[in-house]
Amino acid sequence: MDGLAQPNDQRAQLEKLYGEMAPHSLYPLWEVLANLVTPTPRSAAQSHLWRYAPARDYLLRAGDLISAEQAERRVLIMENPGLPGTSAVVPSLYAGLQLILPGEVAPCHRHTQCALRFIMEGQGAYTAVDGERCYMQPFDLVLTPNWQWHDHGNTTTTPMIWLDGLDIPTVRFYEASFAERLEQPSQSESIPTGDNRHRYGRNMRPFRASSAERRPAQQPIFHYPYAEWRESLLAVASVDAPDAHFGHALEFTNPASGGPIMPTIAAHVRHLPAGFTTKPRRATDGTTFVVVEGRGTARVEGKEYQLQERDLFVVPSWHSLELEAATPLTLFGFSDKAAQEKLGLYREERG
Ligand code: GTQ
Repeated sequence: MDGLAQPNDQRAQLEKLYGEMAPHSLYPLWEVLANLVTPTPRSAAQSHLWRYAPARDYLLRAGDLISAEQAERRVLIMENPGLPGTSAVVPSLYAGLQLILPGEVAPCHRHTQCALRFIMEGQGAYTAVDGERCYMQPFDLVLTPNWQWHDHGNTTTTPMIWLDGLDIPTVRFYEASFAERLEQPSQSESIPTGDNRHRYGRNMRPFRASSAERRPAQQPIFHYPYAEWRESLLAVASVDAPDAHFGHALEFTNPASGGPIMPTIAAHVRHLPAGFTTKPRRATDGTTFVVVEGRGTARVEGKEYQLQERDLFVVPSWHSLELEAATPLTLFGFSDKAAQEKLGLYREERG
């Protein structure tokens, strides 16, 4: 045959070829290349706001119907409306609101997914991580790194609700999920509360690491109290001029590496003075936010969200975000920036 088929013929012959190849699991790249290798990110995820009050009502109703023990984890998944059926808030990460009622225990298990908790309400229920209990206060950040035993318990008289952030979709992508249950519902308390912070949270470390190393060396700290991060953020805000794109921002770090809190998840807090509006900025990490304090507006690619205390919202990859603070506004956010930076993928653009 001489050269290529004529256009009409070509289409027909290509279709015939595709039809014959498909049963052999072979497909033409040229039909899909532009959708696979895009010039800029195209997130299927959508920006979305979850008001805290109605989410809380649904969660408390679930609390009347199913126990934490029966559910294993009583959580309402915050699924991105653009990612139906995936249990994902952004393609790589999962978010949910977990409730534990007075007297309840969420039984002990461990898994290869790593988790963060950001406390929404309640006083003093605990998460136990590899033998050490951490008593949680609103807006504390608590970690459950990969493969550490954890159970939650509420010995107080009020419900406790927190945001769960896990890398469930990332682990699913890599097909690397392992999980196991401890036989007894709660692990025994083998390490005194606060031990992780005493040993590793004061810019010190055990002098003889080998004998005193109770936690995995690469992940020594799991509690970042609100009282401390708030004091730091406000102190910085009283000294620096606000950054045009962030206001004042501090990232939580893992003291073992100086890097992000966990291998797949990074978390930060930011504070905007009353009346401050940020310039638009976009980044490749889709970020899930909690409004810790204050009121304001988030503008995401032309959509406006009015923010109130404890509301949650998500800004997908490469969606431009502008924040406007009506009052002093404090936000917590977590994303997959930790993983993207390791893979050399992370990019941002400041408008
Ligand atoms: O608390 O261990 O939201 O295993 C999802 C899976 C929480 C947990 C979630 C979990 C947990």
